[in-house]
Amino acid sequence: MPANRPSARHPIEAPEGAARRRSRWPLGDIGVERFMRDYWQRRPLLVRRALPGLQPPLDVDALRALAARDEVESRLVSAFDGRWRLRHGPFDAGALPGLRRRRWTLLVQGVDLHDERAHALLARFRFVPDARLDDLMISLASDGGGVGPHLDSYDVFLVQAWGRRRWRIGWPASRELVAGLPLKVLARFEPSHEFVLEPGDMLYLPPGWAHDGVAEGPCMTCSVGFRAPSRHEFLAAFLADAAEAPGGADPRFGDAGRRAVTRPARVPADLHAQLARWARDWRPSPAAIDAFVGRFLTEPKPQVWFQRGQKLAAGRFAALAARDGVRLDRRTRIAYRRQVFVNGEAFEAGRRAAHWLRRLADARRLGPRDAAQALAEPRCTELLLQWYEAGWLHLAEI
Ligand SMILES: [Mn+2]
Repeated sequence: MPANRPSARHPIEAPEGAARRRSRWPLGDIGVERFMRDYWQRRPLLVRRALPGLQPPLDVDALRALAARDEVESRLVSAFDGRWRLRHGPFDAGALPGLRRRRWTLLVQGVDLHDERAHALLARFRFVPDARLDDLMISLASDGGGVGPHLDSYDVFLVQAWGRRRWRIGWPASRELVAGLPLKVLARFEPSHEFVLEPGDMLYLPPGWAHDGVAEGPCMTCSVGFRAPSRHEFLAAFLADAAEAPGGADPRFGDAGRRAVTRPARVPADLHAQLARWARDWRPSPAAIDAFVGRFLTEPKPQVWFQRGQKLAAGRFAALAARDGVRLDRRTRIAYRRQVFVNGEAFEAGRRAAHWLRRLADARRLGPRDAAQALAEPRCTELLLQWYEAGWLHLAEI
């Protein structure tokens, strides 16, 4: 159990001040600094009217249409007649139950990759680094719909977008699951808190908190999901990458002068010793680690494909970018440290070019004036054109 194990006595509901701060961050009077210090990864927080006036990014029909697409990850969880059932999309039109039928939920993952308004909602949570942000999932539920009491390994903000949902939450006494179900439902769930969320309300849950959300009438909930690599996930990817990297010398085992053996199944001592030495002596260089970390953190999701942009001469591209500005494709993952990393690739840039690329990464766009200055750097023009042709970046239509 973590040292910061939450206590049921700690107040979970954020106080509503008289002067709600106008902010693009969805934390109202709590403020992002205080939220990160006191709540993030530590304890749940309910913020009433966190996003006042929030409209659902998609309507019901648009969400159903997304769930019909091959490249969109969707699931349907139902509990008709009290029996849990899980089906995976895509779902043809007509394959989904009507909203008047009770007790089902449609979960659509990665909606931010497909819809600009969903992407904009996710972007309001960029007070957490991009490398930790995962995606925006939207769940559409009919009355009584939910996925049962469960816990997740990641932080989540549950934003009520339309209709009402009753949440019951608690620190799990046991992680035991109900056997034989197609989804992970906790066998024993003893909630310590209960709230009904209305449109614009938001519930934050740190990893490991048990929660059960049940729709009260048809409703839509947006889940802002996070990513946190495990050591195993990171090392598996790192070692696979290192094994494929075209390296320098690749010495091979040799055994000239070996004597004939009478016990052929025995592992030869010299062969064992050589392999052990290779394993022990393998040290990735700091540069190789740095490059891989950035590539790993910006790797697009497997279902993401970019449509290549048109070929443009550098001069023409620079003229259009200086007129219109540039913006990153909403699916582009970008991060920087010493190098700039885009969609799983590492790029070197000099100090002046790096300044503009970092600015583009943080703002995800450069207006015409900034773009004109950036394009005065030849390395910027080269990279931005390359990213434009890869479909990672677009000329901003105003
Ligand atoms: Mn959950």
